[in-house]
Amino acid sequence: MSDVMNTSSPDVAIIGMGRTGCSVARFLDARHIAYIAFDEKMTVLPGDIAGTLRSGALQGSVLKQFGRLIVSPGIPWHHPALEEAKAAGVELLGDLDFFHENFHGSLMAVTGTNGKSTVAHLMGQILEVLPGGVEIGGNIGVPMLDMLSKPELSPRAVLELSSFQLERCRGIHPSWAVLLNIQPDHADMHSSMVEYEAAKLRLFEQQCQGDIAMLPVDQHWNDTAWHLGEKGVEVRRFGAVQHSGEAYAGLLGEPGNRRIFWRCGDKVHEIAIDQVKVRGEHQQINLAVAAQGAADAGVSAAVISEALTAFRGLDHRLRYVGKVSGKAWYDDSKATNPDAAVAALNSFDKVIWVCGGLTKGLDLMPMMPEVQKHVALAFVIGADPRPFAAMLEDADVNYRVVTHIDEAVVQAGRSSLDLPVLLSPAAASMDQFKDYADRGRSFCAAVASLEKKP
Ligand code: UMA
Ligand code: ADP
Repeated sequence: MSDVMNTSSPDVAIIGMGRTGCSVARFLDARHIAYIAFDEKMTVLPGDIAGTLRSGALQGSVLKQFGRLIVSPGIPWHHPALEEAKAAGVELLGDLDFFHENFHGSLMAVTGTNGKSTVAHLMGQILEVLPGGVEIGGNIGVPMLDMLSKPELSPRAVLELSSFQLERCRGIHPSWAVLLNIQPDHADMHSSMVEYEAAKLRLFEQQCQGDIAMLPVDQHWNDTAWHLGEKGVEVRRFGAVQHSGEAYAGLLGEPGNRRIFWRCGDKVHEIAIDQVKVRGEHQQINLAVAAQGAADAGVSAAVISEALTAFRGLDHRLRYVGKVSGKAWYDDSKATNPDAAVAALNSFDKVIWVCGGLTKGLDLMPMMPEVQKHVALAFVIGADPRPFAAMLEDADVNYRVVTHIDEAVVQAGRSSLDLPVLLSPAAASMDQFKDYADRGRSFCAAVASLEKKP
């Protein structure tokens, strides 16, 4: 790979000036590399950024005059202006390329449709005990190049990587990498599931002898596991199994006697499910993966067990809000796709379900069996409730369109059903909220205000 730092000519453009673009600009400024910044929105660059900004629609005729474009993850990879530049021979990169060339420690990387933040966060939290600590960043919210600007960089990093970050990098070589799952998401950004999966699999492309790859136990991943094994990569499968011999790490045993397990050398370590605070098999498997990552990095089983039992889960990921109006309330606002919501529904017997928002072009019909099984009553929020209403109508589940989250909470609170209330929208939030956290906070605030009402 050629050195992405050999960019002395002023023919570099940064595309998209959000968190990633600004961190790339600062990185280039610090190295006296000239660039022009582009953003389709009318925006103003922060005062500490030296480059010039051009706002307005991206145009291939302009971009093809540059040698290199450093493209933010949220810019559609098939944007016509990028396609035109690519066709003209312009090199397209992501911030991951710069990180990869400039971080010389040990790199652990996490990707997948759902569970990335939880695994990356918990793994990072556990790895803090090692000498020199750990850097945590990427899609989790800390732009990768900001990590590099720290005066004393840790000898190891955990990166959460999205398909967008992976598809636009030239290559990455983590010594430890996990692909948690692939479930339908981002249908508005990737042209097909095949393309989406191919982007995720780039995580393992450069792995070789001595590296570790973790993959789900499902048969779907057998070919990938075999190909990685052929390259000398140590492949470890994880998931829910009956016997510890069926996987390297995961969830073990029958319902009622479930244990989280992971390995250190030949030894299998276990902790009982009733010792952990997170709900749902999907979340408990995430804990096992984080435990395995930490064990592979050299953390003791005692420290890992303590971290797993203390972990309450991240905010807005199937978090217990409290008991109000006689009901248990759960905030899973981060469930922005159908599979995340299905995993949440499967964590309960029956619920009052708050759903809806931006479907991102995803089909809701595959959710129907779990919705029928677990939903007693649904409240549909979102600027366009029709896709959810149509699915609930077909599922023959009792529902009301309420549009606003406050109203959903008020009506759920008044319901005579003695059931938990679950916000797990199965959709993105930006039609009504700043982001999923804003939606989750609005839900929690509405629940809290129920308490104040007589
Ligand atoms: N922009 C355009 N044209 C477009 C799209 C965006 O000009 O077609 C401009 C916007 O006007 C804005 C800038 O690009 O000024 C935003 O860039 P961006 O969307 O790449 O967002 P960043 O602020 O750089 O944040 C990105 C990730 N965002 C996305 O992938 C959409 C953040 O992940 C990540 O935390 C951050 O880099 C640091 O690495 C967020 C996310 O939603 C959490 N990720 C998706 C997810 O988790 O589902 C993948
Ligand atoms: P990500 O960073 O990949 O979005 P998070 O840890 O933030 O992942 O969790 C996002 C949502 O996905 C939450 O609703 C969480 O409960 C759910 N989730 C976590 N793991 C899984 C899984 N294996 N399958 C389905 N949903 C999951």
